[in-house]
Amino acid sequence: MLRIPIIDSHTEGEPTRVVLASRGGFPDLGAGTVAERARVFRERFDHLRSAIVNEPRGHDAIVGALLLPPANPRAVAAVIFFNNVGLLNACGHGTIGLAATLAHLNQITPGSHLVETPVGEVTIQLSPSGDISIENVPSYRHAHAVPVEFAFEGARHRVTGDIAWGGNWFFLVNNHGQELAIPNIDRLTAYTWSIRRALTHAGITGKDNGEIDHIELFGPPSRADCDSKNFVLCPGKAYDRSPCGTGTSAKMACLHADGKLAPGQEWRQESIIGSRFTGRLRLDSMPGRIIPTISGRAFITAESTLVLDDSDPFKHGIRP
Ligand code: PYC
Repeated sequence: MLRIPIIDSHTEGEPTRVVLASRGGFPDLGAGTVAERARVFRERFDHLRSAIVNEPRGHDAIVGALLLPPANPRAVAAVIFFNNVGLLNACGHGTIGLAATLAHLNQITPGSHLVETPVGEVTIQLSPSGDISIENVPSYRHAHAVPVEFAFEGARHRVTGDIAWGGNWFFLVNNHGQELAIPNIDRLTAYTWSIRRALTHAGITGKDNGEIDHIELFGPPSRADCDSKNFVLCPGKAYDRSPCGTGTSAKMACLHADGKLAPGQEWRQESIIGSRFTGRLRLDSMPGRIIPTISGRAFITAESTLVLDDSDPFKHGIRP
């Protein structure tokens, strides 16, 4: 029997499962940088990724967060995010969920705390009232108005979208003609999946051949206190219940590049389920890049221990 202690939370509706590696149950990934430890995780322990987030212990929307000791002594933690199909570069809602979990464990007090991710350091800001913001990695637009053609419901479609980095690669589309509403989630999933496949087929990538594995559609908000609503398709075909922290970062980078969002100005992003992130940006020292801050609420939903029974044929999860 392998026992893996976890704490579950959700951030604006999107679940995060923090794995408390220091309490045992997870193999040692070595003493390298978090990017090196992520490589070891990917190459040698993918079965544990699947065991933790896939059915029958999890489901497609859960993002796992392996909590590790940091390499940088100034950081409070290192984290490797993962989902139903592999490792994630970064995760905004997951970092907010991690912050709530660290506060729940009394491992952080109000103030600023550095966290290492495979794509750079992010800062958690915990206020005395428990509000959480994260300062994300530098974000930028890589390409503007890129056309893509795809088949959907038996017809040819063409949209243009921006390619932007917010810790993951996104294709952001405004001119899609779809209604962003909960009853349409299956249709929106199929529509965005068609875009994703078409991008791959056409060889359209982010910088350095970075795979575009998140597709974002934007439309008018339903809430009076938001600027926009989105639908975000995640790499394993689940949709983000939150407005997506890395996706909102990518969106703010595009708005800034278009001269539509100034440093310090608020961007209020509504999710497909009606939850909200508030974003702000400051300029990075490198021209063309912004440093986004994202604020949202996270709630602890469970403290528990996963059990992997050797005789269980699905002990490593049902892999897609
Ligand atoms: O909040 O960045 C995010 C995220 C990525 C995938 C799911 N959530």
